[in-house]
Amino acid sequence: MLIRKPADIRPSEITSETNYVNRRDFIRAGAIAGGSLLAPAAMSAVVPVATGATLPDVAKSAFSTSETPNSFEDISTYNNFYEFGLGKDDPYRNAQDFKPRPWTIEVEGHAEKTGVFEFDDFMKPFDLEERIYRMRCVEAWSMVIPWAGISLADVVKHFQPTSKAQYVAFETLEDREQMPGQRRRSLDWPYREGLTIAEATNPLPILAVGIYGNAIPNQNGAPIRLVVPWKYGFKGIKSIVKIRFMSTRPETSWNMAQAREYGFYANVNPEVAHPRWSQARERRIGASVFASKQNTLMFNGYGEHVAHLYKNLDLRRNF
Ligand SMILES: Nc1nc2c(c(=O)[nH]1)N[C@H]1C(S)=C(S)[C@@H](COP(=O)(O)O)O[C@H]1N2
Ligand SMILES: [Mo]
Repeated sequence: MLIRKPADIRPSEITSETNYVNRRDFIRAGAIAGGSLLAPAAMSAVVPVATGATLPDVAKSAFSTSETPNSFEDISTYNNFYEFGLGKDDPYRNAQDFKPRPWTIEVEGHAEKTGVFEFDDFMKPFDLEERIYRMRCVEAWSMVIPWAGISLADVVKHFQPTSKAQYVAFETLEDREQMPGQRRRSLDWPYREGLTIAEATNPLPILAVGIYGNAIPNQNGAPIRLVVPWKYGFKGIKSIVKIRFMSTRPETSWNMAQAREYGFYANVNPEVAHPRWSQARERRIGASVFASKQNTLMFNGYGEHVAHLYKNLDLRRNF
């Protein structure tokens, strides 16, 4: 994974709130002119079509952190989404025309229910919740993000995995027309990720469809992406089109690219350094440039909910 020092961040990545509001109004105006912003009456019962449109009925969650969330600007302009480029503001700049509808999700493998589902049909059985989670990127920066999403455990149970299902694998859309980054082999496309079935049925992971109560921006993984708050950010695969129940451990993109540096588990662990940098501390995006880095917490601070999953595992070998 590429990493840029703060000195390499271009001034264009740091935008004043005033500029940002104007830019957002501009984007909204464009959406209306293009006819893609639906009137409230025409919205789907679950998730509205237009990026940025308000989500209905998002319940609060006891799993949310009380830490102050990052600004919408930070969350939506400082991204990793290599399908849209390698720079932190490339996803924001290059994903604006991406079409998160129509969208289908294919569920396959060792489960009683499988098939290809239209996005709205896929969402219908599940309740939307707000989950304000810390996110710790393996590059040693972090944010706090107020997601809206559905419980991955609920989704997994809904499709009734059989006893052969030991892992759940996910794939991002592969579309070189819409995703210019896929014309280069920066990763072996499509982006792939996976969890053990025990991880996937833990109450913390969600499939996120919103941020700050509005439909998730394209650059954050529209229309639906994984969030696993105790793992490094790269496990949080974006723009998911495939969910597969598997008996064997799936191949995962960063592990395939650099197995020595990025493991399958990728649990946040301040004691296990990346081969090229320490993981003991992290830079909170949006903090004052004078602020010192903060200590990284074991399992990103979610140990009480997940440490039991790894009690028989050597976390240095299974990093
Ligand atoms: N498909 C896909 N998913 C992805 C990535 C990517 O490049 N492609 N980057 C990952 C990494 S490294 C991180 S840190 C998070 C960033 O999520 P955010 O941009 O919403 O903060 O997305 C993850 N999911
Ligand atoms: Mo990351």
